[in-house]
Order: sequence, then C-alpha cells, then structure tokens
Amino acid sequence: MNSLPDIATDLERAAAELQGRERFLLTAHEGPDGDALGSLLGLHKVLAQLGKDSVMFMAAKEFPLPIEYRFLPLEEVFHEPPADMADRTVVFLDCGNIDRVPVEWLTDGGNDIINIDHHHDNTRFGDVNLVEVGASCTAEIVYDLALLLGAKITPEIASALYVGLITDTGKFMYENTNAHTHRVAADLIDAGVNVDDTYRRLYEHVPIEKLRLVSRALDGISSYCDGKLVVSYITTADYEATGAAEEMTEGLIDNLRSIEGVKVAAVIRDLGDRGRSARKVSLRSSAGDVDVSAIARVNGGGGHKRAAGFSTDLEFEQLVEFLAGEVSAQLPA
Ligand SMILES: [Mn+2]
Repeated sequence: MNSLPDIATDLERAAAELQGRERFLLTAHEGPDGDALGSLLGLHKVLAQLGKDSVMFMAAKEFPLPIEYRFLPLEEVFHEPPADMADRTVVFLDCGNIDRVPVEWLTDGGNDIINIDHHHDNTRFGDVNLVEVGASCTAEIVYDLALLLGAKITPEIASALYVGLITDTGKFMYENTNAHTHRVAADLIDAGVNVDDTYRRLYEHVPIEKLRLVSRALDGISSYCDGKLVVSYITTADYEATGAAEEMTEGLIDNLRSIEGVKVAAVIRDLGDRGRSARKVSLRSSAGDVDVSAIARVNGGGGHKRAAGFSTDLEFEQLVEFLAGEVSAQLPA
C-alpha cells in the first residue's frame, strides 16, 4: 500500500489508493439495495472516466434485480471472476462485513481490499478502510471521493449516486438525512439528475402482484410486546397465491414501522431455493430506542441501528419468541 503522511484523512487515503492503482473489481452486498447498486455503478463510472480498468461484480443469484432497480444500466456486471483477477484491487461498497459478499474467490485474502461504507458496525475488514458512519449512504461517500479524484460528475454518475441517496434516506426523511445530504443531492441535480423520472422509476412502476402480496402481508400482521413489536410473515404460499416474486417485498416493512406505538417492525419471508437459509428477517426500529443491528448480529446478520437484517433457518414461532425477547430486553420495563 502507498503510504501517506498521518495527517491524511481516510477519504484522502482511499482516494490516493484509487488514484495509484490501475485495475479494480467493485462489488456490493448481497441482496443489493439502491445504495449498493448506485454506489457500485457510480464508482465504476468514475474510475472508468479516470482511465482505470474497472469491472463490477455481483453474484448471478442477485439477478433479475428487484423491479425498482432494473432501470439502472448494470448490463456489464460480471458474475464470474475476470481472468486477471489476481491483479485487481477489490472495492467493497456498502458492506458492513466481508460476509455480506459470500463469494470465496473474493474473500480468501488473495486481493487487496478497499472497504467503502457507512455502517456503524463495519468490521474494518479492508486493507484500506473508508468508513464514514456519519454519511447518509455509501453513495454520498463515493461522491466525495469522486470530487477529490477530480472526476467530472456526468449525468450518468449523478443519476446512479442519487438512487443511493434517495433510497437510503427514505426520500430524505430518515434521521441520517442532514444538510450535507441535501447539498450533495443539489449538486447531483445540477449535474443532470432527472428527479421526477428517478422517483417514478423507483416508486411508481409497481406490478399489481406486488400490491396483492403487500395486501396479504398487511392482513397477516401480528403484534407482540404490547404492540411494540409487529411482525409479518410472507410464506412460499403467499408468493404462489399472488404471483409475486420474492424481491417484491422491498419496502413493505415501512408500512409496519408506521403503525402507531410500534418500536420494531419485522418482516419474515421464506426464501425458497433462492437463499442459503430458509428465511430472511428484515428489521426496522421506528423511534431509534431499539438497536436492531444488535438483534441481527446475534444471528450472524448486521446493518444499521434502525435498519438491519439476518438470514436464518429458525421456524416462525421460534423467531417470534427470539425477537420478542430481544426487543423486551432493550426497552425499559
Ligand atoms: Mn447503504
């Protein structure tokens, strides 16, 4: 690794490493969200503009992507290692820990790793770690990096990063939203983002099957801990009855979190043959007095204090018992 004076910030250090190297493979966490994909595409375009050899990688199982993200131009994403993998620096984006990319040839120690992320529980697994916990999203960090690298923010770069901003901040409404977030958004809009078009592509191309699935999920909400924990369980039968695909559960949890008196919302869903585990659990904390990332970590997952998740083979009843116990333990009696 290049050495810089100690006064260099993590941002400067990461920028210097990106500047000093030529070949990269960029990747983002499994089950990618808007921030993972926007950061991946945005940094890829920045590096390409700087004359670097950059490839993007996501496992084949992630495709097709959730419908809301299919408009992103990600046709060039690799699903296998490139022939010259040994010569590439791996950049992990939006990954709190290295297990969020469960791909052995990427994580076996054969490549230098640059870790760019904003999760508070990031394990700093990289050779270079740029972990900005105060950043609203990884895309915001990528934007700061792009400026430092002297890249021109093209409409394509701006549009990709804007997707990360919008989705990770709940359309600029979550507590991670601050003045800097809005300033970055303003810069991106100046650089050519079509705000209305992005909004409609993300939120208004909803297939009717998804609403039918949401309807069943809302119908089946169950409540625990005096209404402080609400849970919805989406089974394989729900997918079959509605014709919806598993990725159509994206965003459903926000409905649960919005219920009055709720501290923690949980959506449990069967993965069928799509996952390594039987089901996946998404968690959201509404008021922030429960740290759901701590609950997720008990089961090998992770995330943010207000948004986290984990995969599990536990059955529904055991899961509810576990969640209720964890939520009660964190709330004052
Ligand atoms: Mn993120």
